[in-house]
Amino acid sequence: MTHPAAFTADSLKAYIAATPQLSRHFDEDISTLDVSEIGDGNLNFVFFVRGKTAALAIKQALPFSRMSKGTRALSCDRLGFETRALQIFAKCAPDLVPAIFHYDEERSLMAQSFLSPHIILRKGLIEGVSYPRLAKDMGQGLARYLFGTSDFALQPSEKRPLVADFTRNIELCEITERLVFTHPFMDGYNNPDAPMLGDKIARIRSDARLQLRLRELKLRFLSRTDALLHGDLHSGSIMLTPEDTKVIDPEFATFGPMGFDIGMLLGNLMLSYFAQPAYGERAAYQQEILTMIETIWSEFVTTFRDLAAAGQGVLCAPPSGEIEGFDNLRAAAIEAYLQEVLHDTIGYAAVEMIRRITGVAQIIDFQEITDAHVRAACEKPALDHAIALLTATGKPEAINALTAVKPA
Ligand code: SR1
Ligand code: MG
Repeated sequence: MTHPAAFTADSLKAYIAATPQLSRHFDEDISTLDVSEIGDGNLNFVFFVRGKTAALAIKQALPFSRMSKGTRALSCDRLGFETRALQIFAKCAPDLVPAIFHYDEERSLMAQSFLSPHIILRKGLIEGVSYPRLAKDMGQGLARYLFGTSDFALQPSEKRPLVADFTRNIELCEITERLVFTHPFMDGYNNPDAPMLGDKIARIRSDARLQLRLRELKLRFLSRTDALLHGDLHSGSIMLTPEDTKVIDPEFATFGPMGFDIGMLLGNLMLSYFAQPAYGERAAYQQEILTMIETIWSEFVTTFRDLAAAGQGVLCAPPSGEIEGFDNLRAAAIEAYLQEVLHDTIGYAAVEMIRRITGVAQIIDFQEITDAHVRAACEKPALDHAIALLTATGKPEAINALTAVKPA
């Protein structure tokens, strides 16, 4: 099998000139476009292509992960999964994702709208930027694409081919199985040394209840096919301004439990909450983050209920004739499902909080704290909170089980 060649600025310009779906965006001579590689993710290369009046983001997936600098092989198929996931999400929630203009499987390249003046949510949170639309956009957007790709909305003949397709995203799911659910919870591997967190990490790796809950959550990730997940919905996978929110990078897309995506997002917001004291006097901003988390959940639930009331899939479609009491029972069944999603959401949020501190896939929220004592003082309460969530007996009744923390 031949591998796609890595683009350079010049070869990318030649490619754009030869590809009408791309060249039509620009008025000028293509050779005069400004091209720079701006990717900062773990896996792919991203080119910013700028003309006088238009710009594109062009992503290339090479047969290895970017962070491994060529040493870890990774199939280029991930860009196809990402492209198809974005196209499906666009049908369910058109404003939530960037426009896709072109996908070339052979060259392993995909072109999408360049989001400007958007920045990565994780960076905005570190800077303490307020995002008044984020919670509504994400709560509603999550409900729309999770509901829209589930059996609540689709007929089996529509959903099964999608499940079959995304079940083949094996390599990226394997990364999640390893780097989210396994290595950070075990001694060894390449987990970073964190002497100041030693007692908490030892507890995480030896607590029977926590280890069992972790396995339950992993099992649900492996075995459920409720909805098409983004699969890596952390705060680096959202680009936004105070007025607009876009979800990017669903290369980890697969079918799974809805709470996985919601929990990963909320877990990253909780991590940002715990990192805030390192960046200044942020008590009010911490409260803003907690309110954001609660609003994402409430918007998700409200939108989900509205969609369920009009849905034509399982549990939603009305019976052929009037059945007394059926509507109330159906509404109660939807509420029971949402409680299950809440339980999962809080569990996956806690797993994400732990793995970002104890595993190899660390986040800049903590990495950019240069004083090791200050960093540990932020990470410790985050670990304590996540441990408490994973060892709690009984099921959470409301989202405030996740947000019940005191600002430092
Ligand atoms: C090898 S990839 C490491 C992490 O980065 C991605 O964004 C995922 O979160 C993955 O776990
Ligand atoms: Mg990514």
